[in-house]
Amino acid sequence: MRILLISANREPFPEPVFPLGPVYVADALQKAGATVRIADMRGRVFGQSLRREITDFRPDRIGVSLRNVDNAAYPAVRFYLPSYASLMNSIRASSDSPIILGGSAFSLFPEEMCSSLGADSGVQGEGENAAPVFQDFDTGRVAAPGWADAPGISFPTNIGELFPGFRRYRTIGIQTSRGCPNQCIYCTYPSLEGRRRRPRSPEGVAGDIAMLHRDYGIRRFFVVDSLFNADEGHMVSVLEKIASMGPGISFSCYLQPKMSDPAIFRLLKKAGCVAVDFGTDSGSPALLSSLRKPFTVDDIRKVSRACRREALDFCHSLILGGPGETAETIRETVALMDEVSPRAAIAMTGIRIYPATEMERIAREEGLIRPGQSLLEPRFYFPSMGAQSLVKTAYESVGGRRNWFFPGRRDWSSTIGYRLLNLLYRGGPLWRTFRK
Ligand code: B12
Ligand code: SF4
Repeated sequence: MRILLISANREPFPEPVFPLGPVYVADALQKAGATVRIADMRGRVFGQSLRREITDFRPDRIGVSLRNVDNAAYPAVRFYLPSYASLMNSIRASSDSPIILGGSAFSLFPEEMCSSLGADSGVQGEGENAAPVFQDFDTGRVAAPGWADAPGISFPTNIGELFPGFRRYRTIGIQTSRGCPNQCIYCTYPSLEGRRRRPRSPEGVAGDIAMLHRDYGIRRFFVVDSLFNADEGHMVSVLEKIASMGPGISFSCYLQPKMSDPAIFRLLKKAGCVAVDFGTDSGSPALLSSLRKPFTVDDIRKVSRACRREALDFCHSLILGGPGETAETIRETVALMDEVSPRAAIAMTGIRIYPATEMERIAREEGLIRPGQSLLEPRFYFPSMGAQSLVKTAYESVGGRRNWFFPGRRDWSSTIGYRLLNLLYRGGPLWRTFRK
């Protein structure tokens, strides 16, 4: 069977993101006997070139990977569904093959997306076990083939053949584990990846990196794990394997701002880590507790000090506007950021509400969402001060601090313009491009 996987994501900010989901799915489909190609929509208009790709490859099935629903950035919200609908029209104009949807955006709203985009079928959740769905799909039905086994996750060695344009990406994603056991009130990750940790073998991860480095000259990676340090023991084993490969590899990653042993930051550096993005959310103890974050303000101080000691670049990602946020708690967060002094503080204002989260329950209880109201079109939670006042208070509290960014509004592109940004951008996290 011939399967064309189309990555629909065209969002260039904060950086063009390597379509790791379709790549892992392609590897599993190949192992199940299919001939697979990946078509990447990054930087493309849907139309003639896609038509050529479809007619040249003659797929029996077309999988479409939908990564983002929207950019989750209030008040500069970008909603991608209309662009996905236009992609579906282009595909239908070129092929009668059944279309099967998947990806994180699809998995959050499977039924609504399947019907509004007129797909033949869809896969909710991980796609490594989806081969039978491609073979024998049930029209109009969403399938959930279940969590992948960690050893079944790997990077295809023939990536250059199945995804010819992949080297356009300056940074390649790599995943070392799935699943998060924590219960932060707004988070979709436990429903996208499950609560049970599924670590990949350190040898498997290092093998993928070594293959990409040796065969394709790739040197820059992003560890996409939602929580690389959820299991410090596993993280250390992965880092030791990468460190043993010698110099030439660099990577960045997300970490929660809590590490039992600060020496791990030395190992991170030794393995080639150049930048850490901490999922910090707030600098106010009251908000950390209302968001159910499993760390304290003191943990945030400690990890920031450890990064500075090891000369590791770091940023703190923040969410302003959780239940109980006030002007005072925002000032506490700004003061903590002044104290720990990251290269960048990247702040969202308002919290995107996703189905099946505690945030949804609270928003319904507070009457912010009407009974039966869909969350597909972006809806945000705001504390009692309201949306406008939240945004105003956040901007005023931050004032002229040049290391603070509000995605979509007061961010890199608005500071220097899109063109200059593209010229300056050299790969890796965008926030590293700028000096404080
Ligand atoms: C790492 C990450 C980032 C990094 C990426 C770094 C990099 N260079 O790769 C950074 C920080 C840059 C980032 C940015 C953004 N991100 Co992000 N990110 C993630 C994260 C944590 C992991 C993504 C990942 O690579 N997963 C690993 C791959 C293998 O999983 P996957 O893509 O989901 O694919 C699996 C399944 O979905 C399925 N599948 C995928 N495609 C297909 C296709 C078919 C046909 C089938 C059957 C199955 C299938 O199978 C795959 C394998 O199991 C997810 C959360 C999460 N836990 O998923 C958010 C997430 C994807 N991000 C999200 C968002 C919103 C964004 C931003 C818009 C935020 C912003 N305003 O800046 C930007 C957009 C960037 C862009 N250009 O698109 C949302 C998307 C959903 C939504 N709300 O719209 C997520 C889900 C988080 C959330 N809030 O819920 N992100
Ligand atoms: S925000 Fe991070 S720690 Fe919290 S549940 Fe989500 S992935 Fe886990």
